[in-house]
Amino acid sequence: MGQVSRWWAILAGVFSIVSAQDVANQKIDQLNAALKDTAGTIDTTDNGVQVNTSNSLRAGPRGYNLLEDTAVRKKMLHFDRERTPERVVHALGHGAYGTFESYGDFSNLTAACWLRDGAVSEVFTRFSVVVASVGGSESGRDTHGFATKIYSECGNQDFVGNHLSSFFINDGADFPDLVHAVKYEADKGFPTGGTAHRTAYDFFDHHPEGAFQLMNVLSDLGIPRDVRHMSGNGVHTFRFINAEGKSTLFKWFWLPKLGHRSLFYDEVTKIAGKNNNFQRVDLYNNIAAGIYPEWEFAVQLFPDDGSYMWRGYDLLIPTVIVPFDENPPMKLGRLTLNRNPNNFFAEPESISFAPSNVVDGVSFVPDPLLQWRLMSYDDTATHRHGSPNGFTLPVNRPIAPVNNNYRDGYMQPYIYEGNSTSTPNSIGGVQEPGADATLAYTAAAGEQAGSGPIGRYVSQYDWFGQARTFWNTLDKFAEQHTVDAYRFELGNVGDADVVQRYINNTLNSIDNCLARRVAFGIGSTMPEMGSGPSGSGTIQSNSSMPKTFSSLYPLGATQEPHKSNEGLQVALIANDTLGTQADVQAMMSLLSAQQVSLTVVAPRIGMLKTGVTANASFITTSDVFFDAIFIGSLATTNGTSGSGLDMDSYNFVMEAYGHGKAIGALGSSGSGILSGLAIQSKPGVYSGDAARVANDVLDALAGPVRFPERFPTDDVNAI
Ligand code: HDE
Repeated sequence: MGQVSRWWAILAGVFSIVSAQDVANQKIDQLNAALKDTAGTIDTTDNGVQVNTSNSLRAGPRGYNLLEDTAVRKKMLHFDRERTPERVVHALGHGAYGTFESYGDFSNLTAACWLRDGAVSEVFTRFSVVVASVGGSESGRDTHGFATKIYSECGNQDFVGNHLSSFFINDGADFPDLVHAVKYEADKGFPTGGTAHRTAYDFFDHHPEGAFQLMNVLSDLGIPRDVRHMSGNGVHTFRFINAEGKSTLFKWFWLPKLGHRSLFYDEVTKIAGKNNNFQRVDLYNNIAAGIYPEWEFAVQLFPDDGSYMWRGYDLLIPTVIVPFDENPPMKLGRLTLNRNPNNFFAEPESISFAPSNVVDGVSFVPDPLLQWRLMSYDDTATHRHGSPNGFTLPVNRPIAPVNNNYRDGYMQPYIYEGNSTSTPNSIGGVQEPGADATLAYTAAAGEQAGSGPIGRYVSQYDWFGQARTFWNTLDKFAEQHTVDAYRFELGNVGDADVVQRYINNTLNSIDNCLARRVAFGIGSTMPEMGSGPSGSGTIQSNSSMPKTFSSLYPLGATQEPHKSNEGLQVALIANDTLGTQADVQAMMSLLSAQQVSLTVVAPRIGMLKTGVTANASFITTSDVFFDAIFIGSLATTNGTSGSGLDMDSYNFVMEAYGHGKAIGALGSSGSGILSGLAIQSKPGVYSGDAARVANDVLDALAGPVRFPERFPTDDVNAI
């Protein structure tokens, strides 16, 4: 390339980046125009008159309130209507703004403008949990929602997915039943914080298609540490269409740059009691600290030959996943969340997503779960906002022009001008688009709407096969956690028949050893091998089977080596004799280089006698919030023997140890303290020079998993 043309190429590149950035900024400008700063203003009524509404109008200092106090009446009336109905599912959620950048030009695949070369679009992502209501715990065991709205130049593109790759059912007609069965039991009103038991397991027994998804939820994948370490999955197959009308089928994923991290169930229950907003606090604080989480947008592609099958996988059945190692996903772009919302109600609460919000170049397939989703989301948004005009709210409004004749209704904010209210028209109103205007909502060339006689069909598949493969990829400890989760859930059903049916019909069809282990722990009858409905399909799990962690995405995710420690939190235990400024200094540069934050935890907050400042106390925090624990070195060698730890510090360290976390005891006193705790020389426990111990702990944090040798496991031969 000549010198001049190289310069042109560089300039063209610079200008295209600037204009792509301008597109993203359009949404920011639109949102900024809606911001309202009331700092320092004087309180007024809604009709703009200054009134003191802090003290109500009364007939004398000991007299009745006056009906004439319309100002306070209006204040109360507004307050009484301050909430919109919570979402019927995914009620508990939070989110943030960010950007989506295309990795290149994908016009060969799709006409979608957000996948053009250099395209940068503003986005909002809302994370949620399905079952818990507003006020529940975000860390509960559940399927987590991962919904993203891309405010692209050519319209809003919504990706409304979950953190797991499969689902519980295949037909939208079953969704109301599923939700009724998993939410609190209708007669009792509990449990409100998580999935119900008797009704849910009765439903699951009738829906074997959900066996794989349920096992995912009951494994450690069902309790992600936070949203930064969680993926998003589209579950269904979708359709890309390029400008020539060529259709390519795809399944989409958001893959977290940080890899996956899970909690353990004991931590989950404690976190729920101590900070039910652990996940939103983690996201909010990291974004506020400039540690922006990233995900790559990846797609599995399938040729559209009209069969909706790919190597034996049925692409119209959403509970069936296609393993990553058979169809490795192609990375198309990057999502970065970098801006916290200004107002929780106006943004994460008021945003409404819909899988039907697609742009030119993205479309659907005849998957009966997806097809019902195409109507349900707009319907529920209309109910929640009280009007179909909810799309005009700042967080929902596209940056692409919106012009139509859908008029009036509650809270119509626009004053439409002109006489025409119909399309087509010849009197100066909204005109019809040309025939080639959109490739959204189109099917494959030549596709028929119907493929057989009208009827109510049931999908057929080997529903237990995927669950069995998943079970066989779990290592000994992940397997034990999953068995314990089945025991916890089924052990709370309180109806022996429902429990036994689920064990016999589903678990025994997946794996006899799994079924027997679960049954053994909850006093149910242990089924015989091969007695499940899938007969000879049942197998005895074999501990010598190869553990193919990569075989089914996102299986083995809890075993995955972590890519980074960004945004993790560690605690240093200190008191008036334990923990020195030298400890803190030695660790700080290493921790901050990896963007790991340090909290000094002591019996009281503030300056300790050692000169170290404690930012948290055993009352204000808990070991379950930290990824690793350090014990400070003894500031004085006053002959302390044993662990030298008071009861609070001891509990803090030993509970974290029980949860498999790395423990580092600093300085020359470290090994003595650890031997007092009887955990010296155990894997994942370090002592000695502060910088070296900090390095060891950071390495352990980035390692494949916590230290599982510390957990008890079943003696399988005795079952
Ligand atoms: Fe949803 N789902 N869903 N869902 N879903 C809703 O829409 C529905 C399904 C998902 O942060 C609701 O605005 C039906 C699969 C997420 O605001 C509602 C069916 C997947 C969110 C609804 C499904 C999802 C929702 C409730 C079966 C993963 C939260 C409030 C046919 C691919 C979005 C709302 C947010 C929310 C209906 C199944 C993901 C009622 C009928 C499969 C992430 O419209």
